[in-house]
Amino acid sequence: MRITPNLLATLLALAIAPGAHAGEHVVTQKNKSFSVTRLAVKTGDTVRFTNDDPFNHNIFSLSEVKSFDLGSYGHGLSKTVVLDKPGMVEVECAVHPDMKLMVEVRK
Ligand SMILES: [Cu+2]
Repeated sequence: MRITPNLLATLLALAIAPGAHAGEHVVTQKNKSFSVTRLAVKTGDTVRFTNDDPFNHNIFSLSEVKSFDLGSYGHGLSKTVVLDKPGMVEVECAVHPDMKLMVEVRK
């Protein structure tokens, strides 16, 4: 493989990237649904789940990539999850079975 300036720039960007820009993504719960149904994040990013409904939600995932259970919490409160491995994470609500969110955790 020839090392072109473009390739070099790409390799440098990849080398610097991990952890350098861990971001936070806010997903609100309102009217028994997530504010987005699909979300793409980078490995190491945080998703903050904010409850904007006047009743409780219980956000969880049984996905292999990231399984978690944020427990039941009410209006105005939020909890966070760090997505530390790449892959697909299906997020659901234990109180409202119709609530679904697919998070793609990119490398
Ligand atoms: Cu819910």
